Amino acid sequence: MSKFKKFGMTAGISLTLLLAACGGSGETSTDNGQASGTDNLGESLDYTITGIEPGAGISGQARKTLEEYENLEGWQVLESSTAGMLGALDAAIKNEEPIIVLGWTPHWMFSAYDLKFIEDPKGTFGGAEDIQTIARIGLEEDLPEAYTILDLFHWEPADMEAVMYEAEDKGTPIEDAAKNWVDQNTDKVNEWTDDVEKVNGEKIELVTTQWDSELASVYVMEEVLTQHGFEVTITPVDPAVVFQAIATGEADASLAPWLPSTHGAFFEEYKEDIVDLGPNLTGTQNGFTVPSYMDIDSIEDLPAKE
Ligand code: PBE
Repeated sequence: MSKFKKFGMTAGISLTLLLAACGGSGETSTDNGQASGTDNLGESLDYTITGIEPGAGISGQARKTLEEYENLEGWQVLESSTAGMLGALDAAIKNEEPIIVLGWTPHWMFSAYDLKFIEDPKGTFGGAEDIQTIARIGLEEDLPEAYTILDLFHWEPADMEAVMYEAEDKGTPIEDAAKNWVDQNTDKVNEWTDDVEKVNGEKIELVTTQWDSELASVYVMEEVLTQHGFEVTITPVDPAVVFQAIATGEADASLAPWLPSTHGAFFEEYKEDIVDLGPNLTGTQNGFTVPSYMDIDSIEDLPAKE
């Protein structure tokens, strides 16, 4: 945690220096007749989007965005970590400085800060998506009880957010927040488990990505399956490895894929060797995200680099 804070501070300081450095030149170097407001925005951001881990699906979408929008030629995505990006966002907001991050929902960032997605007229971030459950071929025969529960598992963005917000607000470990959610939502849980017989210590391995949204769902599933008599192992990996592990049968199931766009390339690669159990949540979104005080509404309006 202290490491993340440090990163955020460093990012804040360098951005401040950058703004100071740009102060003079930004005023004098505009000879192309464009509105100086947006020119300054590009310069003050150093034509940089603050991103997350390079292996994230949203990072691939961001690279595609830079390719497809002509005005973004010369812009770059700074790939780092989710914690680093959130630290930079926090520092920028404290100083009311401009910043563009790779944001997504469900995530607590939208409740912690006043943020907006900027429009994506070319749709490179895929619009509204689902989170889907996938299983290895043969799981239905080998562990029919788990397969049925996984297949029936479906919840709302508000449910997932309840787990994430408790973890973020109160500092509850997300695993415990997930257990609390299961305790408080027996009606919903019963819909997934009611007609399924309990088992006696059968082993099941779930793979997940490490973002809070997917930790929330996988820990809820861990609790539900454990209460049903399973011995659950959870392995956190990169998105590409989620699909690979299910396709090769090294892992049994995952609740982590964002489809059809975010992880679409991985899904295409492995879909013949994966069983698709459909959405477990509907209504996610990814995109360039800015604090609401910023005067920019569309990716198309970002100024081209000179
Ligand atoms: N995310 C959150 C992930 C999936 C969940 C949008 C950062 C990704 O881009 O792979």
